[in-house]
Amino acid sequence: MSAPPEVVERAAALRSELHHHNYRYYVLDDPEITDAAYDRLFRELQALEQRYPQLRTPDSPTQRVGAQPGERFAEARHRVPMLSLGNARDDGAVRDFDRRIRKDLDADVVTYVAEPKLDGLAISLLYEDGVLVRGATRGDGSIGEDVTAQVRTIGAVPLRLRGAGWPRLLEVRGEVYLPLAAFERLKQHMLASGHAPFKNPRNAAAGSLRQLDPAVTAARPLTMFCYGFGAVEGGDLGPTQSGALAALRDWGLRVSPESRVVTGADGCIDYHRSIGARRDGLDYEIDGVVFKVDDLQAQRALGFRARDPVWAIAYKYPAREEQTIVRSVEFQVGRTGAVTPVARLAPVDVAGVTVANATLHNIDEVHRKDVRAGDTVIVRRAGDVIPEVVAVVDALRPPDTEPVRLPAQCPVCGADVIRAEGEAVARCSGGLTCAAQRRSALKHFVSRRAMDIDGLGDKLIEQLVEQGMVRDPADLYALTVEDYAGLERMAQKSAQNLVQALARSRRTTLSRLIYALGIREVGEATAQALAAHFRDLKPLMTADLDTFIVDVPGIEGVGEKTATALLAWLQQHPDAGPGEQPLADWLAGLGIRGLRPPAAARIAERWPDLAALRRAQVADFLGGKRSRIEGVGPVVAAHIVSFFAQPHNRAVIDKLLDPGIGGITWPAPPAAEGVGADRPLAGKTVVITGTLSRPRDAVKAQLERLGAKVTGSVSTKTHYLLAGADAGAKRAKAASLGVKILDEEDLTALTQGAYAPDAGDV
Ligand code: 9MJ
Repeated sequence: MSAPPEVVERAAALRSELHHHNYRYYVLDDPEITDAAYDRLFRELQALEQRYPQLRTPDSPTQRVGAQPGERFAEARHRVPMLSLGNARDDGAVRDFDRRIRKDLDADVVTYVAEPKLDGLAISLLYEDGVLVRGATRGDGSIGEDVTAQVRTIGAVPLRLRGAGWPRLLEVRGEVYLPLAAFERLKQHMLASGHAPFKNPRNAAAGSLRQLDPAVTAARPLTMFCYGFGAVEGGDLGPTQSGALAALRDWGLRVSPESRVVTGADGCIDYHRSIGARRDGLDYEIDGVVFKVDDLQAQRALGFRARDPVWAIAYKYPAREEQTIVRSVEFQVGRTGAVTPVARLAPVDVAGVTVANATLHNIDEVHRKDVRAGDTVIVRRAGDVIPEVVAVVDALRPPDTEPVRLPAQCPVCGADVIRAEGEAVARCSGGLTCAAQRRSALKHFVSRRAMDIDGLGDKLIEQLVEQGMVRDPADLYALTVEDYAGLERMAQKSAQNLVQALARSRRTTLSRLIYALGIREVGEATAQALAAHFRDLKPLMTADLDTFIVDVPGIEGVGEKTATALLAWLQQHPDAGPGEQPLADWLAGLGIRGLRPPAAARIAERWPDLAALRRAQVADFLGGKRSRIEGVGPVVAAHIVSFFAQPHNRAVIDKLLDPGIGGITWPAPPAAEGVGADRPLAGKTVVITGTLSRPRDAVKAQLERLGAKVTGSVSTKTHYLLAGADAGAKRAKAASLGVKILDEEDLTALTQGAYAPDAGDV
């Protein structure tokens, strides 16, 4: 289908608008429109291209992540070799360099372009007729790797040059890098997910770009500064390096805003000092500055040595990595209870700053690097981030070192240190009572959405904690007006108001109290769901993991594809059914790919009723862990259980509820749904199955009087199955879901108060 002329025109206009906004955002760092407005234009172009695929030009902004992952990188030969740089280590070497240049050029003074030397990955971009046709790594300088698909995903790399006047063929050289902030985020993400993080931003940039799957590269916020050029055909860049950089900038390439024209060795040395003073504040890693003769004709006259241009030199800064000795490995407890290993080091100067401590991130990292007390290690310091131990120098390990172990108890408060399944971070479970966490626990406790205690600001909390007046939230209630009035900047009247506010907060709601306890990952919504489900604090405190999570077995022999195909077929045939045929046979005969008779039999066993099968979800076939309470998955459940398992947390709760101390109360749940001796099944869902000694309706009415909700089919939401004689499929399902099964005798015992169905769980 050929596209109408107005559509062709609109697509071209959208492409050019999107190129422009890309340039404003990635290159100038000065966007003109919001992300949402950009997305609208982007989607409009995508829609047009989908309708008329012939409009999809290679330089379209929609085509950045188009390519499929390759098997390996192809070779890319540079038209003009990519060079490295000679180094100067001190001012003297810079003066020697300038003296040689002046002599060779027979000049009194020489001007240079000075710019930061980025520590990233050198890349060459090839533009033909203004369109990006290839991206390549440096490789050995002559032949690199073809990373076109990967480079195209970098927002700062224009797919088409802007403006006019560019040479017909142009090789642009520059450095691809990962901004430090993005590197930190990536590192934290990798650490949290149990991966070995990249050692430094340069490795991260190289590792991100050299990904065979360009989609992985696209997910990393790489960017690029361009600083030079290789082949230039069918046009030229003017007479100077500085002019060439300005031209690159005009054509939409990103050039360092720090680049300057300086005069003579003094100008170079001043520039080195001024950038050096700002090195820690830059959002990228640099290992020096570079000086290049500004006059391009002079560059050509000076030429090259083996690999380096004669006309340029790098003036390095001190390395950000140094070697030192680990005196000990200790564990620090942060404000959120995270227990973090820290290396205490023999102090060492790292690029002008004395480093005596370095983070080891988490215990997995300690083991991965196998850092031990006595080891010689390499420490790294970059920008404002905390110094870290990069690696151990194995050859220098003394005999008799011991591997580091995660302490079982919090070094601050002695509470158990707990590491939730699948989490890299270990935490002190002291919560409310751990001194390291006390301030933040108290601030959370009094906050508006928790206990809503007015007049207890951060400063006051700090004082109370520092003076040892408050160790846990319950202590707040034990203090008198006089106690509070004795604090700094606390008037008698304010102290009275505070004590009144505390008194008011005593009458609260169950969900606020649960939220106020500050259980990890229990926010307001989860606290509300827990309050609604448990209706009291005690059952929540005694709940075990199975109360929150059920392990649903999958259907053997049925994978995601088959389950999806079966459910889709059922949806498309709402009136179909087995008739007289057994359900299993009927299912096996539907012709669903991959659905064999044994699997069909298992499905029929799990869902003997076709209507229930129609309501099933793909996940039900695959099995796994399911929550019984909204928002409480396995991780949150583990946090809740371990919180209440800690005796000190229970002690604080006892104090909070003690009428003589905290005296906290909340309105009892409405009588109709209340949990009490006469309503032992309040809030519980019960299913009846099998043959009972009485009519089913009578049993149902009795269950409802006991507070239960009676439903028809067993699911993960079911609490109990009341099973009579000959109970079949429902009983099997209940058993498979871990639902508790009661018989009529249990029911009789219940009505007489002689049996508590939950007792076994507690
Ligand atoms: C870096 N890495 O920032 C050069 N570089 O020039 C700058 N590298 C270079 N210039 C010639 N700014 C060869 C390498």
